[in-house]
Amino acid sequence: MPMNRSEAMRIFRASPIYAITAEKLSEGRTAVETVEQMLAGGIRFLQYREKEKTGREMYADCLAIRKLCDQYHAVFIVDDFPALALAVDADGVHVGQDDLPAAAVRRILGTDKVIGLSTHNPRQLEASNALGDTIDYIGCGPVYPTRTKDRPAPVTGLGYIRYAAAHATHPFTAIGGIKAHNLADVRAAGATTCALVSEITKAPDISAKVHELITIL
Ligand code: 3NM
Repeated sequence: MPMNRSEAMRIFRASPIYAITAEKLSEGRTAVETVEQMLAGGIRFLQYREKEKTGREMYADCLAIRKLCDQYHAVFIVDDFPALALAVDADGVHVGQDDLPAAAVRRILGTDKVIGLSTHNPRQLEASNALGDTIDYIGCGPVYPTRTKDRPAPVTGLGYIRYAAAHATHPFTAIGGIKAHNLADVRAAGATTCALVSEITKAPDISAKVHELITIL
């Protein structure tokens, strides 16, 4: 069962860590296995991001992840594919600057799903503010260099997180190169939610890593 949009965003605001899958950076574990361990470690807001899989593979993964998220009352966001999100009853979709425009995604999803939008600079943040309740949260980054994403935008540094804390009208998550060792700095710059990929997916013990990250915050 999906949860409603306001409940999903309540959980976003209560989540210090937003976990994102990357099967190819998961040391041989499947995306579904990593999600299981993320949830066991305490993650309650997560994103399925597997751009290189086939539609059929993503659909099977997402059906399994929907069930797992139900068990933990966790929010399940699908990266980039609104049709997939609807087909598996995900709680929302995350889009980037080159994906379908947020307003188009909102038309597809209707009013009761979460939409997240990546932003990489103040101009994009101001444009996201103008979207009002078309979207629910924004991503801000890459704060630090990252090798997880193909063709990442220029590194923003913590300055962009301070800018977001002062100017964003939506809740935001910091993203990009965030690790246990710099998490406290990102938090101090004003990010109450931080999104991490490889620091979590590559960890030998994912649930222990999640626990460590949550404890830092
Ligand atoms: N989006 P890691 S950076 C998926 O800047 C993603 O919007 C980014 O991976 C953005 O935690 C990024 O392994 C990859 O650095 C983050």
